[in-house]
Amino acid sequence: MNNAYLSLGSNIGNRLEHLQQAVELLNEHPSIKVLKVSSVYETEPVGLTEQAKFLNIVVNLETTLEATELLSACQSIENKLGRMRKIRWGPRTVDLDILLYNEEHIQLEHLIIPHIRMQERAFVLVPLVEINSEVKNPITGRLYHEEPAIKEDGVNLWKKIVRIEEFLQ
Ligand code: PH2
Ligand code: MG
Ligand code: MG
Repeated sequence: MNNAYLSLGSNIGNRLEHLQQAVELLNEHPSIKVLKVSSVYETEPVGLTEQAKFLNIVVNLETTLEATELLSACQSIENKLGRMRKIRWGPRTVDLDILLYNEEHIQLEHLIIPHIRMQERAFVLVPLVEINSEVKNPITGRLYHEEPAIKEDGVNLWKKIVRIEEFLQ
């Protein structure tokens, strides 16, 4: 069994509903079981700043899928929920990014794990550390909760989630 962490973000329409639908679709996948869902954070857009605020979460799941198969599953959920890839770093109904897959270092043309910018992004680090404060960068061995970027502004608790069931209903 493989263990993975995903970052999910939405900044168009009913943002919470998009995140909920994405988590539901992940969990309905026959080879994926969602183990943990973080609280929902409202976050200032990073990169392209002239766009609406995001809601971001991190989920922890177990899966028998290989990392590349998990990427395809994420892309098919993005497509199902109507994401159109128009502008890089631009607005999206839902974006699913694989952050970590076991403790593996994967470098393919279309898939790099750990996610290359995760340690610089408070909107990833804050929800990640909320669900697992012990998680480490598998390459450097550094705890993500010790990354300086975790203290950056622009990440605010929006909806506290304690149990997955609360999130899925
Ligand atoms: N995703 C991006 C670019 N910028 N900013 C926030 N706050 N949240 C995101 O999920 C996000 C972003 C590219 O995928
Ligand atoms: Mg992304
Ligand atoms: Mg993405």
